[in-house]
Amino acid sequence: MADQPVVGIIMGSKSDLATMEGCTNELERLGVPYELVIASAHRTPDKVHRWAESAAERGIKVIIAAAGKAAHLGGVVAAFTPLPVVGVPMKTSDLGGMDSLLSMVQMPSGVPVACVAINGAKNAAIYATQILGASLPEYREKIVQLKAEMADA
Ligand code: RP5
Repeated sequence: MADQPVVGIIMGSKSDLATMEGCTNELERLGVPYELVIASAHRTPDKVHRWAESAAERGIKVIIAAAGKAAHLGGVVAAFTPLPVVGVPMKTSDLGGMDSLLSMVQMPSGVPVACVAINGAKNAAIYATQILGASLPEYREKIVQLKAEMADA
């Protein structure tokens, strides 16, 4: 049960993996089990649909969606799940990630995607853990410890 993933990470491309290591490293440090999939809202939409629609049944509690450019992945995932979705806008070569950021943060009313900073992979992990911590004391304690470590540092 302890190893059952509770965070689902989805990213639009293999090219997002290096940045998203900031997220997976932090989840591992916090002791939060996660699953990771690469699936694109426009290249592999059926895969995204299947993954998002079944996430809650698999025991996932929070989803982290990373994408760049016209970064509609988080919004598409949010359309198929009742779970909270945290978006990570990827920095891009042409527009610096403002394209990704605005695509995520400007979700129309009714289908929210929470959004961290451009390339804010680590914060997405912390935020997802905080969402878990609202109902699960073991994760809330991880955040309390993290804050104490930051204060000491
Ligand atoms: C998005 O387009 C991905 O999330 C990635 O950030 C960006 C570029 O993808 P690649 O062309 O590198 O696969 O779908």
